[in-house]
Amino acid sequence: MATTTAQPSAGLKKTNRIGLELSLYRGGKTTLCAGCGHNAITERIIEAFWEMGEDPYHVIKLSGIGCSSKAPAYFLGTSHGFNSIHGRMPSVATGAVLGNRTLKAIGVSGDGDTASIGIGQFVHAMRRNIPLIYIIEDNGVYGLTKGQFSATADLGSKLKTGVANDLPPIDTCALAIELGATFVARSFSGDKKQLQSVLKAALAHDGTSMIDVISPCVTFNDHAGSTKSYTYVRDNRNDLNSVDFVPFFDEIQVDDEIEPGEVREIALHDGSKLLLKKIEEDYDPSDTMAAVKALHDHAQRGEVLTGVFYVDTKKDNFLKLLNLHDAPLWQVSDANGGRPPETTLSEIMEELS
Ligand SMILES: Cc1ncc(C[n+]2csc(CCOP(=O)(O)OP(=O)(O)O)c2C)c(N)n1
Ligand code: SF4
Ligand SMILES: [Mg+2]
Repeated sequence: MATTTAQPSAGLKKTNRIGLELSLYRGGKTTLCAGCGHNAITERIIEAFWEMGEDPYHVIKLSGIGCSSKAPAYFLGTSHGFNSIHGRMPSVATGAVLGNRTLKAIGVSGDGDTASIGIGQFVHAMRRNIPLIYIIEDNGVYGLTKGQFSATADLGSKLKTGVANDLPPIDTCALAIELGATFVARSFSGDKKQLQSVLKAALAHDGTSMIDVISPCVTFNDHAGSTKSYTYVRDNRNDLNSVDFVPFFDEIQVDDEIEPGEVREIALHDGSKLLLKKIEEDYDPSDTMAAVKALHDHAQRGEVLTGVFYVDTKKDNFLKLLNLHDAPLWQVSDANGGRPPETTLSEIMEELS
């Protein structure tokens, strides 16, 4: 496990606020298909971590199995990482953040990895509010095993062969809100600005940030009749709000067009600000019922709703709830609180006898 902090580069290339070049946030060369939405998400993750000045040596990347779950190999090449088994990323992530709360955790999963085989793990992760950025790279199919429908595929959506899906989809955002996740958003791999802002806001949030990113599979699910194709998402997309993010270290004010009455400002844990400009309606992102209703109403109309649906900055994360030691477990010894002293144990035994 690496423990050193990255050293700033002495070169002339542009560096971020901790003195690191963008190249340090890259990983291996992608082996995914050219044009796969997952590759675009990887780029946005690289940019967001770099722009926020996150130290890659203090990040852990987690994933399950699928084309999407291969993505952590292509970003933050110097971070810690654990590629787990199919659908089991949440439990490995839970163990990692409990073991070392100083790490920033990012989990990448697929719609099959999360909503099919991993749904049990997903629901418990959401209700615990683990400090974790949980990204679903959602293409509606099992890309890695050649394009079978996943549980997020829309009713009536068609495979390349013409076979129609006869089951209703699971909306992972509605589920996450219902279960207690404290930052829930949906974005599109083709929307650079929105996805970048959402990722940066997630980095500033303390708790579970669940981001479902529609990410077309160009090989198995990008044809007419699919509701997760580039064309369908472009034609049927509806933004609930327009998302802007102002990091705590950035004094520059947001664009002039914003009228005070139209913006909802949310103060995030590190002092950054999330600015949600209303587009269609006066939407309150702290209202769980409104969030679930908006998702439901748009789904009924066959629309892909994107934006930040729900934010709660007050709920304690899982680590606070457990009253865990601040230091990583490997630094905790009996002397600094690893276990109760002998006298306390004797007192307890005394009480029980
Ligand atoms: C226990 C287990 N069951 C089934 C598989 C086969 N399998 C590998 S990836 C995958 C689905 C991946 O789909 P998704 O999570 O949507 O990722 P994508 O490839 O679409 O990005 C399946 C069923 C497996 N590896 N392990
Ligand atoms: S099969 Fe689909 S999901 Fe997998 S890499 Fe290719 S385009 Fe992406
Ligand atoms: Mg998939």
